[in-house]
Amino acid sequence: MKFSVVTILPELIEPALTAGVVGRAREAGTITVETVNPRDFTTDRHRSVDDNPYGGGPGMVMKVEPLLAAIGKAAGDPPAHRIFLSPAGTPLTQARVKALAALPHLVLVCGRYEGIDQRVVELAIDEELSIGDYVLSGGELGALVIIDAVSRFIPGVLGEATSTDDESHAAGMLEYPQYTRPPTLTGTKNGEPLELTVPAVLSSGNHAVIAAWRRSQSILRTAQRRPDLFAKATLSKADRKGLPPSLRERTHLALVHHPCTDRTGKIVTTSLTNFDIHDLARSTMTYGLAAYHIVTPITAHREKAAHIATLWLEDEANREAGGAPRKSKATEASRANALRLVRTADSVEAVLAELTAEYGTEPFVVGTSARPESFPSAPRRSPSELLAEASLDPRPMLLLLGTGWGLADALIPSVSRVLAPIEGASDWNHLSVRSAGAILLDRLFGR
Ligand code: 4HQ
Repeated sequence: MKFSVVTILPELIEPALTAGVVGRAREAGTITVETVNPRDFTTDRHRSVDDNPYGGGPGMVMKVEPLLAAIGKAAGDPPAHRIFLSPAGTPLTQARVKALAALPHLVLVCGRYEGIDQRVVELAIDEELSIGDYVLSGGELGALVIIDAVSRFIPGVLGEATSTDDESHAAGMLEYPQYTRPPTLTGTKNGEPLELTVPAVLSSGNHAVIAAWRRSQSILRTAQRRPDLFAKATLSKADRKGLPPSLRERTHLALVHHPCTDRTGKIVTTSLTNFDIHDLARSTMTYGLAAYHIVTPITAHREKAAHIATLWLEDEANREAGGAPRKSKATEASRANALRLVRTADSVEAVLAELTAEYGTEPFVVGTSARPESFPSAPRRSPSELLAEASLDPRPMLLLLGTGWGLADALIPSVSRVLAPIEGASDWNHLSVRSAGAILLDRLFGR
């Protein structure tokens, strides 16, 4: 593999590639690195490599002709793959690194100053890559990053036993923690004495158990630290066994009619509406949640909710059974399932008790509110933060939706997290509870 680095500062490139696995690979001839300096292609007396930007403004732009000549010399004919390092490029990923390693020759073009003329990009660059969302003083450190990461895929650069296998297995996951001697490490951090021991499993000598522990550490770390990677990861059956069951299947939605506030802040019991029963039940089904709880202290309203739910669910069940005659086996089963979906309770506490009995552990209670100041003692979470946190928590999750002007938060001490309010695009923020509920479910569980 050959790398050609186009740079006006070759002294930044050379010394950085003399040590470690890359240094050894260069000595062995497994990879070669050359630098091509635009200054060597200047024709003026001052050998200038910069020029003023059209349109004015601060700073300079790289002079076009020497840069083009240097890229042409570095790339050869037909030209090798030409990469420009830029914060405006496509973010570099390990998948792209691996694909680049299959090419025989890479040209890495490094800008200095404010950058390069856009027409040079259009004329002489095949791909723009960024190594991250921060600004460097030139592309050279980016070029070094690419050389290092790509070289590791070139046969003979890494020792045989190293990575590849392990890494393909762990693709898209963060690495598990490593330990070496001594078995116990003592010290102080921020004035606190600490005694840290190596996890016992690593000294068990049982390779299968160690591999399983490492895999579960990778998965837990990824879920906690990089929910973005975790969302893309494909987990095996064995992987899933080590994790709590899927969150949506143990998520319960509750529509709370008491304690709520009215427009004046007074605590009230709100009225049940047909729309709320139907629409949130359908959302609950659509997103595959465990159940939908209609919470009201008014007995007549609970009876009405149960009645409407029964009629609607019968209707749904018949529809699902393709209009088959009522009371068929399929209809009965489907109806029983659906009935478990819509439940009624006279208070939030009653729902807590019901779920505690059902799961053998108290639920993790999440409040929702359109007002930023509600539930002041409970930490706020975005949907993705809540998802990362709750997915690893084996408890059932209870999502509380308020009616009227919202939940009377002071009366619901069991709430341990609050979902940040849904912000519309205007200052007028009065979503119906059905719409807010559906949006939240989609942000949490939609795909
Ligand atoms: N620069 N990823 C500005 C970068 C950069 C990055 C390179 C600074 C280009 C003109 N390159 N020059 N981030 O910050 O690749």
